[in-house]
Amino acid sequence: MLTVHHLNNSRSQRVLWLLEELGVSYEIVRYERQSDMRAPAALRAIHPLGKSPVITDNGNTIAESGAIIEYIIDTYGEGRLIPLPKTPERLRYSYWLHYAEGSAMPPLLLKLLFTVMPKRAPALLRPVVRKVSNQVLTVFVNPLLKQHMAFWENELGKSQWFAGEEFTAADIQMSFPLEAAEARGGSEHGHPRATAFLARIHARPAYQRALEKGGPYAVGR
Ligand SMILES: N[C@@H](CCC(=O)N[C@@H](CS)C(=O)NCC(=O)O)C(=O)O
Repeated sequence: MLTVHHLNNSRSQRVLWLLEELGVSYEIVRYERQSDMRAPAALRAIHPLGKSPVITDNGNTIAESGAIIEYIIDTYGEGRLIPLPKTPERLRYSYWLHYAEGSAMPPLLLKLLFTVMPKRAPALLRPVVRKVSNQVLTVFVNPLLKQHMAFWENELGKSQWFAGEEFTAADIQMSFPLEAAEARGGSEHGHPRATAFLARIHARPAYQRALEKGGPYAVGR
C-alpha cells in the first residue's frame, strides 16, 4: 500500500489531500517537527534529505511534492485532476506544478527566515539582527512577494482555478504557497481572488478529510 511519510504541519498535507480527492488507499507514517521546526532524523532513513513529503509505493521512494503529485496522478489518477495533453490547460497545469516550489516558495521561505531570525538571535545581538533582517525584508523579500501575489491575483482572474475552469492537482500544489502567503504575508489584504481560492479549497470535503488525517495544520504560523 502507498505510504505517506507525513511531517506534521507541512507540505505533506497536500499529498494527503490529493489522495483523498482521488480516493486512493494509503497509510501514514508520522513524524513530528522538533523544537527548531526541523524534521526528525528518522525521516533521513527514508530519503537522504529528510524532507517531507516522501512517499513509498511498490518499491519506489519518491520525494519532492511536484514529483509525488505527478507519480500519483500517473499511477492512480485515471485521467482525473489533470487537463488533457496538448491543451493550453495542460501547459498551465505543468507551469503551476513547477512554479509552486521553484519560484513561489523561495521568497516565502526567506520571509519566514528573516522574520524568525531576530526572535531567535542572542539578546545582545538582537537589535542588530532585527535591523539587518528588516532591511532585507523591506528592500528585497517583501517587494518580491508582492509581485508574486499580484501575479496569482491576475491569473485567478482568467479562470477560477490555476490551470483553467476545472479543479486540478495544480491547485493542490499551489495551495501551499497561497496558504503560506496568507500566514506570512497577509495575502488577504487586497487579494480577493486568492482569498476566494483559499475559501473554495478549504470547503472541499477531501481537503477536510485530509486535515482530519494529517492533524493540526497552520503553515508557518
Ligand atoms: N521542495 C520540497 C520542499 C520540502 C520541504 O522543505 N519540506 C519541509 C516541510 S514543509 C521540511 O521537510 N522541513 C523540515 C526540515 O527541513 O527539516 C518539496 O516540495 O517537497
